[in-house]
Amino acid sequence: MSEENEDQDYAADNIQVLEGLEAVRKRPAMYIGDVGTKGLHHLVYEVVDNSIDEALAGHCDTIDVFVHTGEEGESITVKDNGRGIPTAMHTKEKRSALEVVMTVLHAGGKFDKDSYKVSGGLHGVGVSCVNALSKDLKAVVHRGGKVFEQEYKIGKPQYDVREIGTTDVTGTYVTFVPDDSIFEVTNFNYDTLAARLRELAFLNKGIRITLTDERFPDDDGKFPTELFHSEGGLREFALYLDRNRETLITDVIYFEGEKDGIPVEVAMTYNTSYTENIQAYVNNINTHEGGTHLSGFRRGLTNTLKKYATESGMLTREKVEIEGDDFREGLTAIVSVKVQEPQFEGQTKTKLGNREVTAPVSQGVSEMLANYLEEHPNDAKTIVQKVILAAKARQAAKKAREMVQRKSVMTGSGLPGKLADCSSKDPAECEIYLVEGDSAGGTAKQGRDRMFQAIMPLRGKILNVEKAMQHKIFENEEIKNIYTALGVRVGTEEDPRALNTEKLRYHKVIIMCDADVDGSHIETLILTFFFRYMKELIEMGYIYIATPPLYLVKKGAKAEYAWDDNQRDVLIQKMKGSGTDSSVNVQRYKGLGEMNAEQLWDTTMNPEFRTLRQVTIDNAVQCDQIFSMLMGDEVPPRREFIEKNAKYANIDI
Ligand code: 0RA
Repeated sequence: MSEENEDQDYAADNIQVLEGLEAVRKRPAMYIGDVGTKGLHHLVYEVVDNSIDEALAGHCDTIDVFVHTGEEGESITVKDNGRGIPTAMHTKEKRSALEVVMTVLHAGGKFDKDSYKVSGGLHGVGVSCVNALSKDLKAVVHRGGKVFEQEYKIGKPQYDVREIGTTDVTGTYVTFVPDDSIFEVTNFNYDTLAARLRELAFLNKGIRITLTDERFPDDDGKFPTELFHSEGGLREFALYLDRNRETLITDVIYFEGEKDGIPVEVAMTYNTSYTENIQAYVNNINTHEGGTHLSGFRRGLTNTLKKYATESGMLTREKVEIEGDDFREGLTAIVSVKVQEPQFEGQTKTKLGNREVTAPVSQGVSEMLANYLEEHPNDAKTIVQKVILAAKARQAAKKAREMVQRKSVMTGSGLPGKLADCSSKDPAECEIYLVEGDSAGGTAKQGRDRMFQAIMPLRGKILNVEKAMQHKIFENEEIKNIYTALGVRVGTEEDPRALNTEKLRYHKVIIMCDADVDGSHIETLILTFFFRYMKELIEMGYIYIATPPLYLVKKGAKAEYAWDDNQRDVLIQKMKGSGTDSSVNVQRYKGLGEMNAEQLWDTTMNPEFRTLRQVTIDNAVQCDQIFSMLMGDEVPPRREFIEKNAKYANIDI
């Protein structure tokens, strides 16, 4: 190849690179999900994932994450003690390998053919994507006794990789400032980061991960820091998940091993609650929609427990048929597999499709369970007794569920009497407000746009589903009304407990409660119900929370609303400044009922001016923890949480 040709190739390569990163900046959501808080935090996870890969390859055992604050805004550093990203000239690319990793989409692992790369974010886009979406990024590499660095702005190198000193350690340090012209928010949430890093520490035992928050030094000027580290892996994860629940058996049932070349780790335990909490991971990603690994878990669990229960003779005295479902009441389990080429399917691309994964998981589960039951006969008995109770409750629940569904077939429109429906029948444009109390429900009915807004008042406090058995839930009047009004049913051909949303009647389900303590309790009860029984609707982005104002600030004929104390004070100042004599009047809204129909429409229901908070599940484990704590039996952790979060008007889940 001639010089000229090579130069042309090089130029062409460069253009391609630019196009790659440009594409990320043009459509960031395609690469990191969204440009809100979720996407922002995704940047951190993407960088951490690279270090996790290095750890999984056996070359790194410590990862340190820092949140900084400065003139440029908040920034993040991720440090690891791995081999360091290679900095040598990359012969084909004619640039330092470091530069290629940082600026070429998907370049991350391709220098190391032997690398056992299985982690990688949900979108698997690599650190170059983080680079493209950062105002500033600096990579520092300790490798071969030398320190190298390179800086970038919105992904563009500011100079060639340069040597800046000597060192006797190895590792990679990446510091980045998210681009505030891309992201709607550029503030990091400590709890969100901590939840993910804790999860990673459990999922990858042995790795020490620290999180240091430099934004809030304590009185001695020290930065709060936390270490996440688990030698027990999923065994400890299970205990952590159930730390607010009462345990039913003596030990965590645990399996770790490689089956058909697929690394499988499983832990399970039972608690006294009625909820099932199974978290399934593929390459450290929480697969909300399940898939083949989860099927494998269920198969192993059902086969082994059914066999044991039958052989134990405990079933013969009872007149119940036990089914797969019955083994999962009060079950907490974590399944984690590492798959080389995962196929993700489903609505949110979090369902594992690889068929070859089912059998290895199922075998692992059968093995661990059979061993445990044999070694712990008392626990085995306790579990079988619980299963029998669950089977009986299931039969009762089935009757109750059929009642819910039959009702909608029989009574004319089949809709609850309390529902004031909208006239449009196009779910995509229809909204339903679930309103606390009949009186506010009445106001909302007057204030709404009946074309596309339906109103359903809920009476008082709805059932706490965290503490109730299933049949109680399907017998509950308010809950039955929610099912029928929304048009969703329980049970599909594939899975009798799955939610059938084909006939969902509204694409916005808006929870509207008073802005007081009772209101937020009711809001949490409703959210708990959606989280445990209609999670799919949250995942599809259909659940919202309305935000009524807290204050009305008036002066003469002028009136404006405020949603928090700060806004209120600004308004008071503004109004005081504009006039002379008449005084400013501040009205505190305690409940929705204090507003008239017009005010409610203006502030809370009119799509042009209202603010809806979309309910999302950023971290399934964190959500489970919050709900089990807020709604469960143990009081002290709840108090601690409420005290810690009292300063926030609402809990963002
Ligand atoms: C490819 C090859 C080698 C290291 C890495 C990637 C690497 C990447 C990252 C990203 C964050 N931390 C990292 N640490 C290492 C090294 C190959 C070798 O030394 O032979």
